[in-house]
Amino acid sequence: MPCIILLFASLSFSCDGITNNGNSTSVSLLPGKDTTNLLTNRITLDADGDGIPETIEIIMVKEAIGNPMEDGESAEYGIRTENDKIPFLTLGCCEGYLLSEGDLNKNGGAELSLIQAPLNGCTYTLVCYTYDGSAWKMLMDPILIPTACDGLSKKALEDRIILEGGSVYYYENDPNSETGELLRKQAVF
Ligand SMILES: [Ca+2]
Ligand SMILES: [Ca+2]
Repeated sequence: MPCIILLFASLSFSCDGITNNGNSTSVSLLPGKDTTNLLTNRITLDADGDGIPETIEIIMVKEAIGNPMEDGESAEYGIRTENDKIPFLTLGCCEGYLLSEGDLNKNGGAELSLIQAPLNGCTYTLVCYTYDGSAWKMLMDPILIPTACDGLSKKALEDRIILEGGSVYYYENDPNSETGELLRKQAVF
């Protein structure tokens, strides 16, 4: 049974990167000493490029009701930015982890990557957002990150999208590789 199903069953358990201590639930992509609770992940970046960094965090906007894998409803999350001019971004069901990517598209503001947990299973989704002056927009197609429920290091997540020599590259899992080889591709936007 995928670990994430147990997450919603209100049981006490420990399953690789996902734990539930009975009172609060935390999901971690970052096992061992590097463990970070996704719910408390908070970063600072200058999203609108005005020179003043914003604090950005994921918050829960609605608690789960019952078991979402049966007839319950999943929790809902969103990205809140300290700067009131930047609108709230609704995320849907699942927690995530935030990363600052720096200014990838040279619009003056730093881009924001969200690595979001799935409702079921262990394949996370990385979405890179850019703030265009009125709303968060996806900078490129989402990148699927299979984890086999083992968690990922912070460094591995930071290295998925890189700025090198003025160009942006990203790494996707090779669908033909059984050992998790990554394919390097140049991003165009
Ligand atoms: Ca700012
Ligand atoms: Ca930018």
